[in-house]
Amino acid sequence: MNQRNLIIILIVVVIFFGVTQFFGRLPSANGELFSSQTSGFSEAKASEVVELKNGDMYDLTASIVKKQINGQEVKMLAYNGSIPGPLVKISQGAEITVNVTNNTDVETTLHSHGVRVENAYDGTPDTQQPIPIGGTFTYKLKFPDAGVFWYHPHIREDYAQESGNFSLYVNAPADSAYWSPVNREEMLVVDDVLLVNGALAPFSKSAPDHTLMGRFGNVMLVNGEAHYKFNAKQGEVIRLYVTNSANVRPFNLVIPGAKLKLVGGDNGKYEREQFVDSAILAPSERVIIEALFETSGTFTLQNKTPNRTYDLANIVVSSEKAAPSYAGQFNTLRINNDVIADIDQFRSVLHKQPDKSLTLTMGMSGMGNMNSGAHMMPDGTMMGGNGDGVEWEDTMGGMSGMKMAGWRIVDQSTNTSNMGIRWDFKVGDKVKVKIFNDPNSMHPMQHPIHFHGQRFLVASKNGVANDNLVWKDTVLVGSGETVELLIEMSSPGMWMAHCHIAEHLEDGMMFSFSVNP
Ligand SMILES: [Cu+2]
Repeated sequence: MNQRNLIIILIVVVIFFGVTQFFGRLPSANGELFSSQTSGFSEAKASEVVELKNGDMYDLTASIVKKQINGQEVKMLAYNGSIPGPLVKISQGAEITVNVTNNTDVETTLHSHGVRVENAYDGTPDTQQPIPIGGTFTYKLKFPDAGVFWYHPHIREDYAQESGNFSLYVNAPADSAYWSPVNREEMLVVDDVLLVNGALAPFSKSAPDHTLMGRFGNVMLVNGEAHYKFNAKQGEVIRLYVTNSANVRPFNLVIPGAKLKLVGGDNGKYEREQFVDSAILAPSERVIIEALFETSGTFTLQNKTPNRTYDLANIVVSSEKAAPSYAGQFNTLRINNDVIADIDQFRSVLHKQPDKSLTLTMGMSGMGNMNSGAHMMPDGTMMGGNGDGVEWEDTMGGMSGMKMAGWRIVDQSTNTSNMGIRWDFKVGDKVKVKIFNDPNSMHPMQHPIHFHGQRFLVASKNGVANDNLVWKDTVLVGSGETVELLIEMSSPGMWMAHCHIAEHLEDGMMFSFSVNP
């Protein structure tokens, strides 16, 4: 494409977005924004670690709090008064009852992300009525898998999750030798919030905004804190259970000076442990990393992106020596024969032809032929479909306020999209799903695609077979990328699949599929 055509296309796109944004911002009703007032609400407490056992009943209340972030008092939403909410430790196989009370200013549900729960307790609009303000709902949750999972609302995630309604479940495996021995375990939620004039940037009550890019934040948080830190001793091995609760921001996690070993993903262990320099974590994905701190001093967990590095948290390592030392176990790369044997049941169909093919794209009707396949970065360079296919920052600046973007998941065989897609499977089906992220859509960017109620393997990326598998529930699909998933349809019911960028979900980038008994 020559430069003149490109400039014309860019002008058309800019005018189009400007008009859309203008109309998208017209007031729809009185009191259109969620209040940002903090007076009368109590201060957020520190998050507690709560250990729950099989048969336990637990009360979880979502409420409005005020929280200090970088010296500013911000209105946020908490579970049991803290952000994140209670960090729940539970044993694999346990069943608990959770009574949720909604004392916030928005309808809610509790979605236990990645936990293969009974359909009725998945906490989506497909499975229950919203919990009204002042209402309650009782969830019966069982935890069949080991690993790190998390909970958050599935209504107006763009507002409630961004405001602090999230926390973790760490499921201790039934087999005590499942993980290597470590000196310490830390549960970390990485996040960002968009602060403007001492408050979260306003949220409309009628619809989400920032639907084009998603709401990138300008303050990084770990476990709700802008300056999170934890302590360790020299020579310690620490297992980090990390979840990304951001609306859109992907993280590339590094700890300079520490030795890192990637041991687990969304749903348990990898087939093989591997030493890594970094780990990419899209919204809602989890990584389980073991870190060895051989020397004393202050180490920093960072988000290292191509153009910018953010400090997320400090690890203060004292000169006191760790005892016992697990350095020997750390330096041994384990091959997890239990995981390999489990996946062996799926290997013969891992590379079969896709049963379903999806395209991730965006476009308003009548705009289909205005795809530029590229767009301008704030620094004047062009991007789109190149590089790593990931937008690490908000590249669209002033356009990010728009309310309707037109994000779509398209089923190639039926040419249906979003809620028009109907898939029916049976329990036990092993379904191959190919997902292509169109680099020539009006705004190419990555999408983390999440399937509810099931687990899947990422069989291949861009035609290259994955040689170290882990069970997952969310996959990051970069612009221009093709991934192939093998989904084990294990839980009956009506389930959602969607982009986990909160604003893309709210914009309609979702569909339902049924799994029949
Ligand atoms: Cu998306």
